[in-house]
Amino acid sequence: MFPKKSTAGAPRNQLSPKPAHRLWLRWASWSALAALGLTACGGDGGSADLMARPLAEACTSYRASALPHNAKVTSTEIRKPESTLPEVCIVRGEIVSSPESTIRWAVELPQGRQWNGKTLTIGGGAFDGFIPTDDPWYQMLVGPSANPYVKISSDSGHQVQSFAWGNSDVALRNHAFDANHYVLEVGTAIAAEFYGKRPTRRYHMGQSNGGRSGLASTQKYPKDYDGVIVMEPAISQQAHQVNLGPTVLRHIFSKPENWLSAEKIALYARAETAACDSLDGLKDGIIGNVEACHYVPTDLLCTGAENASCLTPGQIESIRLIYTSHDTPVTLANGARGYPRYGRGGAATSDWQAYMFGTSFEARDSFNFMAAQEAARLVERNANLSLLDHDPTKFQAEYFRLAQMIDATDPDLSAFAGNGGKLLIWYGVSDACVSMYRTVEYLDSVRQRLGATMVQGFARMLTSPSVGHNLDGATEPRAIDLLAAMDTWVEKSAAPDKLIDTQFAPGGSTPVLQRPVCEYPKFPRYNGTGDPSKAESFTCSAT
Ligand SMILES: [Ca+2]
Repeated sequence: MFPKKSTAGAPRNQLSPKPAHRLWLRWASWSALAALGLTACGGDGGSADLMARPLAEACTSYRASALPHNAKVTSTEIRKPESTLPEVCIVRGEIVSSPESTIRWAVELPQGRQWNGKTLTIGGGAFDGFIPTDDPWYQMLVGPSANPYVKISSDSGHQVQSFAWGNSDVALRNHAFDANHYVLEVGTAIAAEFYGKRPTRRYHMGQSNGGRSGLASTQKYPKDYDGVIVMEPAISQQAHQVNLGPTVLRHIFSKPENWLSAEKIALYARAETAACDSLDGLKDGIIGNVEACHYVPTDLLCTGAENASCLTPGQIESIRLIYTSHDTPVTLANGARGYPRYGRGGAATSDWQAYMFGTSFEARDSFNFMAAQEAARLVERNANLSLLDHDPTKFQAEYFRLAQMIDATDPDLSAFAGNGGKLLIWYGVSDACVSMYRTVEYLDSVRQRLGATMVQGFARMLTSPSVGHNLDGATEPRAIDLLAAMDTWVEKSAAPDKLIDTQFAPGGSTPVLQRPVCEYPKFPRYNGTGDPSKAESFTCSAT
């Protein structure tokens, strides 16, 4: 249920076509596919012809056999090449799970000779209710490196972008993890039929709620994916609602003098950057060393009447609460309690307005406020409830139920790791929607469960400072090719330990600034000498 973003500032992945690999197949579902006769379309012997067929012809003539989970094809269509996207055959369909939940899905098939033999499931954001591959933002998120893949996505089991379906267990399960699994099996079967050969690898990539759904797959269906790319995952949505509602959000929206306009957010952003920018060794607008940044804006306190160049005590308290961990006494699934502070730097991105303060005090339209209010209305079964009147401690059982369904906080990733799965987490440190530190806590719980050495063998958490949940910030527009990095990790056992974050000149492809992408808790520290636009002038450092 966490946001889909605007198209501004999305990372641009660089085109990096990979040769098709012929690797052994290891999903249990293959035997089921064979039993269903799904390899009948050409088989290996006819694959050369099938792969060479014009895509439009193959698309028009495609007729699905019996698909898993009683999935039905509702249409096929050709999408002509546009921007960086190639021509694809889109197969659309649905799975009727129950009267309360129908999953609509789409499978995008590139021309046979361009297919790299792999599938990429794209996780959806917000409350879902739309198909990510139909949304240019999600195509931009996965980037041109995804073009040779069969792309699979669904609306997660409902067709409205609200939380009204949250009272249905079937709809909740579909949204949380089942739809992802069912549609993966459908997409795999369609790829096998369409090309006459089975996919060799299956990956998942998503951000926010789409990151959560990928992580949920590693916990609920650990054999589904060879690699899962998880960007700024909303893994603990109920903890977010339960803890932010009674604390920072109630404070911000209880009195106009506590609320920060865009102008005041910018005022604070300039002061925080001035105080903390150099802590990473270089004054470049990026707050790399966030743990050393303890700036409190008492120097901006209004001494007379409030004006545009000062902050009221209530506004300073709002900022303090953003950077404070909260502990509402409600225990959720897997023992989760509390919600950690947000990372420094979000005021200099679009995040603080989008997620904390919204467009006006009266509108109360910040995403964090609306999401917490939507959950409050669901658990109290009152569509007109104000978040300001909600006490989550009285609804422990309801929040626990939602957390058990939706939140991806199970620390036992042993089956996923045992199957050879790889987990690549990326975070913008300044995210003011989904706290990076919640995912840090989760990864610690996985280490406690499995041991740090084992976790290092299959998981990485990388971060970029001064980037928010909207993926804008001091270093945008930029590019980190997470999909290519994952594919290299899976295929060549080369872990993504030397990725580069590249900023391009506006509207161009000329790199103007590069930074190493460091593994948490390290950040890029300037070496003190060397070209500050080059990654080699920085070292990943924890202090
Ligand atoms: Ca800096």
